[in-house]
Amino acid sequence: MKTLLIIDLQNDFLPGGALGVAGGDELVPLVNDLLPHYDHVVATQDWHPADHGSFARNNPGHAIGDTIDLAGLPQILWPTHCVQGSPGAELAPGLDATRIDTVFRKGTERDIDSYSGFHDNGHRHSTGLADYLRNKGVTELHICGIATDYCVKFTVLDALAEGFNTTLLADACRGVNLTDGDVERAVLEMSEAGAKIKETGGILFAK
Ligand code: VGL
Ligand code: ZN
Repeated sequence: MKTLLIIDLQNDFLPGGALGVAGGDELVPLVNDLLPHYDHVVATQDWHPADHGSFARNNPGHAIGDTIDLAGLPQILWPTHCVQGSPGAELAPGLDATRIDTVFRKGTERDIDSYSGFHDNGHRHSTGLADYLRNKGVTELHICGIATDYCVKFTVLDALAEGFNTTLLADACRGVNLTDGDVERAVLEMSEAGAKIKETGGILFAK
């Protein structure tokens, strides 16, 4: 069972969005081309309440990019993004959503963020994704989406910790790069943790 896991391919993470990531829009046609190559496709959606603690707006005296303590965990402050039910939270238009079997939502609790599709940042609650994948008999997990240096990275690390055979589809990801080199460092960290790093050409053009 080969599964594609698409991370946070949502309007607010596309160029022009609230937390726009350069080149995020380029992933839509690429991911559409990948879809038929998998038995099973799962997506995640960043899905915050309007009063979420990761939004700079909800932390008076702090600015975007500051790191605060949010209920005991360090938290980078972001622009308001992916508010539940808002257009920015919708999956990218043009993504062939008919091929997505299930969507897991994360970041729904006000006082804790969730970069990973599996657990919140404190590993306090699971989203149910790991059990879902195990029940489906998933053996091989390929991960793509946004952002390489945040949600993709933490999802890949959790997938490995959950024991999945995990591949990062490197050219099917885009990163925030708050600091120059963040994306490269994230890829290295995933690789050192045991993820295979592949390019999509090997999947699209496999014989
Ligand atoms: C993400 C920052 C805040 C992501 C989500 O999808 O990588 N990054 N929320
Ligand atoms: Zn978020």
